[in-house]
Amino acid sequence: MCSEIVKSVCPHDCPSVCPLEVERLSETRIGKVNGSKENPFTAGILCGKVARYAERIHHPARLLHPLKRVGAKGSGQFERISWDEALDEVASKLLEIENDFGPESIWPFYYAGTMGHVMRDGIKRLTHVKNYSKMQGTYCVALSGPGWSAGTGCQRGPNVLEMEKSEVIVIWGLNAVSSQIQLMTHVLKAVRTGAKLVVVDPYKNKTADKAHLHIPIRPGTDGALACALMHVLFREGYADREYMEKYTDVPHDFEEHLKSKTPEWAAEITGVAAHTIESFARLYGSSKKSFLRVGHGMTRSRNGAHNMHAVSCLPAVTGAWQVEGGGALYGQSSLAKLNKTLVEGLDVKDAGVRTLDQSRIGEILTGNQEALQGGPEVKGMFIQNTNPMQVAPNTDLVEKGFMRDDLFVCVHEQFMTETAKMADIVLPATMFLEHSDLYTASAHATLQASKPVVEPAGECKSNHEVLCALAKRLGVTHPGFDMSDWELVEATLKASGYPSGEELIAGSGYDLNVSFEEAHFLNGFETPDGKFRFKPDWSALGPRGADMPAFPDHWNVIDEKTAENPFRLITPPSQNFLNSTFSETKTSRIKERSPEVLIHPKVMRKLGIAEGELVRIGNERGSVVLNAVTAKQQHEDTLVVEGIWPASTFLEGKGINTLVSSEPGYPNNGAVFHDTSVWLKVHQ
Ligand SMILES: Nc1nc2c(c(=O)[nH]1)N[C@H]1C(S)=C(S)[C@@H](COP(=O)(O)OP(=O)(O)OC[C@H]3O[C@@H](n4cnc5c(=O)[nH]c(N)nc54)[C@H](O)[C@@H]3O)O[C@H]1N2
Ligand SMILES: Nc1nc2c(c(=O)[nH]1)N[C@H]1C(S)=C(S)[C@@H](COP(=O)(O)OP(=O)(O)OC[C@H]3O[C@@H](n4cnc5c(=O)[nH]c(N)nc54)[C@H](O)[C@@H]3O)O[C@H]1N2
Ligand SMILES: [Mo]
Repeated sequence: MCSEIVKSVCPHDCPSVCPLEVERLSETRIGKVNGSKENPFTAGILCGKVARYAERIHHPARLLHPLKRVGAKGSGQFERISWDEALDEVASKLLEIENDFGPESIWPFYYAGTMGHVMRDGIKRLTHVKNYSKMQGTYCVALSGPGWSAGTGCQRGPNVLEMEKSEVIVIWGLNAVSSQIQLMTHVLKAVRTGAKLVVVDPYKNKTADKAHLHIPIRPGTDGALACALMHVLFREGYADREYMEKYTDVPHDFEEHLKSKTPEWAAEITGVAAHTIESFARLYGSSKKSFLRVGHGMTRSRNGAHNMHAVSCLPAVTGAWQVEGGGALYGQSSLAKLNKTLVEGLDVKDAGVRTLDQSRIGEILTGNQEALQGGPEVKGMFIQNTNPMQVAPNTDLVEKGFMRDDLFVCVHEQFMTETAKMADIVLPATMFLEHSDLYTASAHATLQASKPVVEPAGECKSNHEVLCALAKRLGVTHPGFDMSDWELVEATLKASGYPSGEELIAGSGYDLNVSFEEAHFLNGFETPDGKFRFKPDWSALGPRGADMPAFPDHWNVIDEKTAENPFRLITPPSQNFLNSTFSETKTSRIKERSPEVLIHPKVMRKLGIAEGELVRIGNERGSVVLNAVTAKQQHEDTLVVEGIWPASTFLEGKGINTLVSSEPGYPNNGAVFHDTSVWLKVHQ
């Protein structure tokens, strides 16, 4: 067979969800992968790690057969078994646990290894049909989502392509060059025609490197910076009072509130000089064509949602929403109105069954009563699409939980991850090029579908196939278990009133963009009275919302530095890994070198640390040893460790999340990956 180019969609957990052109070399092998030019956001640009996908799909270490543990828990000793043996064992264990301890003692666990709606969310159908414990997904958007919706009432905004017409672009808490490279095509086009780029980020990441103005803020203090910016906007006549009268809730009270939030006040908190805050405010206020692109980074703190809301108030003060190239974008996820009843089994969902917070998996597996909500202990887990031993906070506690002899764990995976190593049964999973699925994106408004490009490797089965096979053995029925993955794609599209999957593939996706007026909220925001909320109803957004300050502010509930822990650690994504995915590929490993901590040059000198020397960072939860690297531009008390490196790559320690607390953020939980105080020592 000669090679041909086949369309597909990147399923990985990334805002860009790129349409792809895959070179098919044979029924089982692929060659080069390119980004499609047909989608204007992607515009033919693809990140390096997905362009090299042949390395991942044809990786010699890929799981190809079901495995059963033969050594001690976590020993990594497994033997090959057949699919029938594996599924029989999983089903009989789950039935036994259900019989002895009730259905809530089983906790299906998942996240976003694939973002395909069928493969990612089908596990919810099994959960609901069996009344197993539900899971609240809190790794990623639990803080940023409510933070953004607090003001706007929804999660959508202007088409990011408008940026090409902007005069000022602010990228706030988002390392686009690493985590969303396609955005930079549009940003740099505007920069070439004179737009100014500001990046607000605790360190000089690859995106800040391209900025005219980099604001090196102390982590978790964005609320203070936003307040001081708005103080200056009001004080110096950049506020659009007419816009605010029409489109916002309490502009006068808000202006009054901001009177004490001076640049000098914010400088103390944020570590950003008052005159820099003033210059930034003047630049932002100088044009209504100011596009604010907010990322999740600023929200991974206890006060993260509060900070996100504070930042989202900026275009409501200047009225930037009114013009093309102005406004702000968090994401477009509200645009797709998918009816997911079939996929998720929403028709059989029982509101009375408990929902456990995924980021508190450590507490939950070690019997913390509050985390278990007074319900039964978790005795069985079925895991797809996530690697909690690496990505969840508080690694030591997570490991302690997984080591329990009375816990049965089945992990469905593509590689022998740290989590798969803890399993009793490991099942081999297909990759996106081997199954069908339906995709939505947050960076752009395209609905996409894809079909297999190659045959499954080895004996790999898709998430959907495994769920259907398990349902049969568990004796439960639902129409979704009797359909193929493609039938589910088509049925979901039909139930949602969208074109068919075949049409989506033929047309390179379906455009969900709304009109200019809608996208810019000129017909009103999605709040009950249609007005942007400077003073949100936090208690409506989560159980702990009532504890939050009403107006934007610096809400000091973060893990501030102390005499014992004099540094603040952030742990943002690396360019060549995607969370813990791709850490198995050789080229990504080589490009990322080794686990490293970025340290201010003055601190390096003061502590006598040489470039590349091993240092230990730690706190009350544990410590890790990694290489010291001099940072270009960050606050002296800030430390940065990029990437979720596998535990085995650290000289000592089990990975960076050993240091991260599993205390939930406000108002509705959410992991606080960038909110950690630590100490730093030369490694002896
Ligand atoms: N290459 C690559 N791409 C990825 C990922 C990856 O791991 N690698 N992960 C994917 C996933 S799951 C997601 S959710 C997105 C995340 O992508 P983003 O939305 O970019 O969010 P983060 O990567 O968490 O954080 C981005 C930036 O926020 C900064 N930051 C941290 N704390 C603060 C703070 O308190 N204030 C401010 N202003 N900035 C702060 C970090 O330094 C970092 O530069 O990217 C996706 N894309
Ligand atoms: N320190 C620190 N920790 C973080 C973050 C951070 O910034 N710093 N970011 C957090 C964020 S934003 C997120 S979203 C989470 C992400 O955490 P996870 O969702 O766990 O993401 P990955 O680490 O990429 O692991 C996904 C796993 O799914 C597998 N997989 C992929 N496709 C399929 C499939 O079709 N079927 C099955 N069965 N498996 C599949 C992959 O092989 C991979 O091992 O991590 C969080 N953890
Ligand atoms: Mo994420």
